[in-house]
Amino acid sequence: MKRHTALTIAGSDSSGGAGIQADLKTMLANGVYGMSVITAVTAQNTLGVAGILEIPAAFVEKQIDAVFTDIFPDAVKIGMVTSAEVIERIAERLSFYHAKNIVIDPVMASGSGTGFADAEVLRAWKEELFPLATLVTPNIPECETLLESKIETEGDRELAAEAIGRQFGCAVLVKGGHGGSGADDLLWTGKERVWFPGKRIDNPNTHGTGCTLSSAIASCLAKGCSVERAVGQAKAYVSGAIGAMLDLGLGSGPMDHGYQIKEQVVYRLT
Ligand code: PXL
Repeated sequence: MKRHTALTIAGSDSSGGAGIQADLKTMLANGVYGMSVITAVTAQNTLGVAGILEIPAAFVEKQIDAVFTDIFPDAVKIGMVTSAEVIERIAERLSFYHAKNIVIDPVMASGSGTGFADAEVLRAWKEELFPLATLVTPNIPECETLLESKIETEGDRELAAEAIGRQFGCAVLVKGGHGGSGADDLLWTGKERVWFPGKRIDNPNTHGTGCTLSSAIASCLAKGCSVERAVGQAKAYVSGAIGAMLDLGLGSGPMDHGYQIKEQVVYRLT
């Protein structure tokens, strides 16, 4: 049977809740075969990032070549990339292979605040990778960095989504949920705005939500959904994963990526 496939190009999170690990779990849970190209290895847990080891650009390229020359991905999600050189290499390879359904989550800081993006990295995101995107999924602080302006009201968010979309010729999902902005997300499809009302769930364990959302969207695109439908389905998946109330670790813990398969999985010795 034909199985749809998706690739994540992102960093590894040793605590398993964000990055590559979240992406692969999400792809499995959303019915696609997941593959990974690792851009960096982080030593981190639910309390913070203790270290980052970048993978050299030439080896990121080798991983991309290995994937594309064998199992062509139906969608690609890009997350944490911490150097302009690696961003440029990824962009060159994805153009070369005519990769499709590219979802970019421009990770510029970890959930716990560690910054990953200097001016040169920001330039590379904007000039090299965004023009290839089907969809970019910035949160509000990332939109502010991208546009160099403050976003305070709903109107500001609408203008920001459209401005980014028109600048790069892609759809844009501006994610709420930061700084008391509410959990509503706004999609600019390239033609119109669609608000996705978010369910605020009273659970402090939200490590990796951005990674999970963008890879759930990529999974739905891989299966042939429109961007709008993919965002709706991905948001429902993330709400379910947060709402399952997993509680691990000393800080902001991961969500339950496997919440839908609980019935089939044996968690205890019987
Ligand atoms: O959620 C952003 C993110 C992405 N990728 C990796 C991360 C984090 C946040 O901690 O560690 C590898």
